[in-house]
This record gives sequence, C-alpha cells and structure tokens, in this order.
Amino acid sequence: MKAALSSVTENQLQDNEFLRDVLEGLGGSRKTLPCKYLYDEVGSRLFEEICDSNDYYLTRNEADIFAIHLDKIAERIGPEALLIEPGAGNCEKVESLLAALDSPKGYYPIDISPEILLDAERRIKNGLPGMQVWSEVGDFTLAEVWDNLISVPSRKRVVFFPGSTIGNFEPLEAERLLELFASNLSPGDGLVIGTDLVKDSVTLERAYNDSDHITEKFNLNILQRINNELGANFDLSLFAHRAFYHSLRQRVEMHLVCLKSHSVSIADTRIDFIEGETIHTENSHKYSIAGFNSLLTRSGFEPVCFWQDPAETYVIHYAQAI
Ligand code: AVJ
Repeated sequence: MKAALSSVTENQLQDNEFLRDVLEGLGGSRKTLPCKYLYDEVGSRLFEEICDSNDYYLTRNEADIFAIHLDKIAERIGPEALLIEPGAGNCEKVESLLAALDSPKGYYPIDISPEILLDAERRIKNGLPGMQVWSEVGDFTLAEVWDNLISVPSRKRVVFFPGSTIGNFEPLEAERLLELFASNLSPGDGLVIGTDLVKDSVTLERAYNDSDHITEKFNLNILQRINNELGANFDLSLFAHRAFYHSLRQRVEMHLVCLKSHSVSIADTRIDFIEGETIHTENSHKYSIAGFNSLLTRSGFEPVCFWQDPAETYVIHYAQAI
C-alpha cells in the first residue's frame, strides 16, 4: 500500500514537471522541448531501432571501437577499477568492458529509471557472476545524486559515458557536466567518453534522416507522448520531422516543422502554431578531437589518449581527472 501510494505521488510530480517543461518550452517565441522527453517507452524502443538502422552509423561504429580496442582500453583503465555509468542504457558495452578489466571493483550505474537499473543489475550479475553492482536512482546531472559514491571504496574510479550522450548538451552545459564528473573523481581517476566527430553534412544529415523514417517517428512521438500523458490534442499530421547540420554550431538540430497554422490545447493552455515555425526537440553536438580535448581540459580533465573506428567517424576518449 505504502509503496503504491508513494509511486503515484512520484508519478504525479513527474507529470507536473513534464507539464511545466512543456508549457515553458512551447510558451516562448522560439518553441523547444527538452530532448529527455523523447525517451518514453515507445521513444526508447524507436531509438533502439535507429541504432540498428543503416544510416545511423554512431552506435555501430562505437561498438566497433570497443570490439577492436577493448584490451587496450581495459589496460589503460588498469586494475581494481569501479566503473561508474551515468545513464545505464548501455548494458552490452559495459558488460564487455567489465569482462575485459583486470579484477574490477564493480559497476555503479546511475539512472533516472528504477526499472532500467534493475534490468541492468540483473543482466550484469547474470553475465558476470560475482560482479558487485551499486545502483543509484536519480538524474546524473544533479550533484546530490553522486553523494553515495563516497561510500564505495575503490582504488580507481572510472566514469563510463559512451553513446555520444555528451553531444546532447550545449557546450557550456557539457562543460558543467564534465566538471561534475571530475568533482567526484580523485586525481588520476578516469573518464571513458564517446563523441561523434565533425564530418561532412551529407553523412550527418543522413544519420538523422534515415531512409526507413524511424527518426521521423522518434521525433513525432514526443507530441504523441504529450497527448497521452498531458491530455493535449496535437494532430501529428500537421508536423514534419526536420534534421539538419548547423556547421557553425557544429551540431545536428532536430525540429518538428508546423505545416499549417493552427492551435493546440494542453491542460487549459492554448498554444498557437504558425505555418513554417518549428519546435526544436534535440541537439547532437559533433566534436573534432582537438575541440573535445579542449573541452576536457576546461572541465578538470587531462586528455590521455583516444581510439577510433577504422573509418575514423567516431572517437572514444580516455582522460584523467586532475
Ligand atoms: C542518443 C543522444 C546520442 O543524438 O545521436 C538519434 C539520439 N536522436 N537520432 C544522438 C538521436 C536522433 C542520439 N543520442
């Protein structure tokens, strides 16, 4: 009874936060929605489909780097490391890395979703019997969510942040997030982080406009989610997916373009849309190796080395806290 009650309250709080964020994002003259809301159950499943699509090279090429350079990465990390993963949706990658490490201390995933954490814990313990797992529920961008880490003694802490997730953050936010990572590490502790490289706009734009239109569904799903969870009346046929590379900002921007002027109601609030205006739903920043090294340096890390896929489309950086 108690557990059910508190989970209802938690859901309601989350709904309110969702509603607040949606009304705030759509209330201004430039409409935006936080990209974290793309990942409900349907969105997460669509994202997995994107990862398997031919045009989205990031996941595949990052997996190649881990497959080809796994031993070198494990050696660089060294013995008795505690692997900390902010956002625990990458079980397969972390499992192979943990398996390659010399007497790892264990795995410390941090995720907003208790279900994802339970699943991660189960999979790691199944695949690697005896591996210690400390799961932390919370938003890894919040400093207090890292507080319990101190109670896990370890010779070396390594933050594992693959998937080009850092690319979703604006450069200043990315700097703040890496600073938060660094503040929870001791000098010499590590960071293994994946970033997509700056490249020609044709390849980049194809990755976010896949020929199977999965990214289009993924993007439009955020409106369906607002309809489902906040009782809004978005007509999805009045919006189109648009993703393009902004070379000055070095990022792929994802938008939903309004095809015809109309209004939408969300919880007693009317939002007017004008034909041609967009809702900005996501940024995926791309980095050169030098550019990312400079971000690392600004955030309390010393770049140590990096690994690339054979086609040099993507980078895994290793840095150490200073
Ligand atoms: C999971 C944030 C790394 O930005 O490339 C894929 C999400 N969006 N296609 C990315 C995404 C559209 C992805 N990240």
